[in-house]
Amino acid sequence: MDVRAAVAIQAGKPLEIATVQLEGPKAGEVLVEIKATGICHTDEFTRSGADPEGIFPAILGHEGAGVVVDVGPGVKSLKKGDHVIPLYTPECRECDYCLNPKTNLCQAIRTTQGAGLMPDGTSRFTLDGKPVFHYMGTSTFANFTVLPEIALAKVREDAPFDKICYIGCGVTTGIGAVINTAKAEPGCNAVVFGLGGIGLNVIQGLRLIGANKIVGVDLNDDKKEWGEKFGMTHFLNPKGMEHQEQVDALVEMTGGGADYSFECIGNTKVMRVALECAHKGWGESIIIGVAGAGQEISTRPFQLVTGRSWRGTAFGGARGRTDVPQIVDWYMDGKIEIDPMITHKMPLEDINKGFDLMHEGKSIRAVVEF
Ligand code: NAD
Ligand code: AHE
Ligand code: ZN
Repeated sequence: MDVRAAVAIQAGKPLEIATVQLEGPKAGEVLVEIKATGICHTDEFTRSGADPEGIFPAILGHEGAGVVVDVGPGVKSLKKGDHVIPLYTPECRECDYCLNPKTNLCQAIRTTQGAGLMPDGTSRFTLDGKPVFHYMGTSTFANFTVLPEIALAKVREDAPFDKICYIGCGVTTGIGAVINTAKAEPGCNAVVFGLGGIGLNVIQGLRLIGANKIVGVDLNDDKKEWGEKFGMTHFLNPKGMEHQEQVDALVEMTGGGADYSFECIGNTKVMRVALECAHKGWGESIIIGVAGAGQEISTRPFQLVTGRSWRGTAFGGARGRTDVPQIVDWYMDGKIEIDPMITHKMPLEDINKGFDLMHEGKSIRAVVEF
């Protein structure tokens, strides 16, 4: 079938709107009509060419919501008409990773997913007869896409697509980092670096669990008001501050160091500040931001010897088919907020404006509605 898609033809170039051909679902696959998709900084990371796994041409997008249109042979858990959220971290419930309670990183289809292909090693998308790669197994910048059954969470039908698409990445990543990865306790003191689409959700996760001090750090002063809307108690703009000045200021602001710090930018220098502002003896620093090809983190090993830990999280440690429907319920029950963070909506034709707004620091989440 013909589908409308924003295609990343080449690294560093704007996306091109094109009519692309999509093959129907094969065994174990599902055809989904995407109703809405958010634009996450990770899409920009790959579009820009910073992603070592980036392949082109590809249909990016991993923060979607939609409706099942057709299922391939053998699909049991989904049927036509079901409302779904695509999962870039699938949940097969059978692999060694899914069977280990310490991780959410299902590896059932990781190799082909990383290569931009469906599990049988081929792509369902073509443009002018040539294959176009899938992205993160989801490719939500198209009005129809094909996904493996294990990469779809079935969600309730009364939830609005233009809001719950954000649960496909940003909301779950931020809140999950607090609840699943840090397992942060009520009364803890935390520092959140980068108050964008992810960082604000870390902040609302910290508010949800009853954190004490929630310190936000961003170079953009406009983010102070944004952080405060979701529970931030203190703000630091580190512009012009040396590394140690930032660490000292944050240790002071948290009364001795953060019990938990979260890096939500993808900047390896900031990751070091985040680690070193964690409390001596027990502070944990969690990396969420994705850093470009070739970049590395560093610190004095003494920082770890003296009890700080460096950790990381993907998709907030969430097991998507199990946890995502529950997060949709939290939203529908008013336990978490999403609406104010969707700052811009646009048709697919204007998707590049969504990337511009992100660069200009004007959007929290821009959502494309089909
Ligand atoms: P965003 O662009 O919405 O937000 C980034 C924020 O960081 C902005 O407010 C910006 O002003 C601020 N910032 C930039 N440089 C800074 C600096 N040096 N010091 C302080 N603040 C600075 O991005 P996002 O969508 O929130 O994504 C954030 C990061 O998280 C990206 O690297 C993204 O790829 C990554 N991410 C990771 C996961 C995961 O599962 N680990 C999931 C989603 C996103
Ligand atoms: N491909 C990059 C890494 C990108 C990355 O870390 N992706 C996160 C999700 S970001 C969502 O916005 C993730 O889930 N990683 C785990 C995985 O298995 O991909 C690189 O550096 O090669
Ligand atoms: Zn994302």
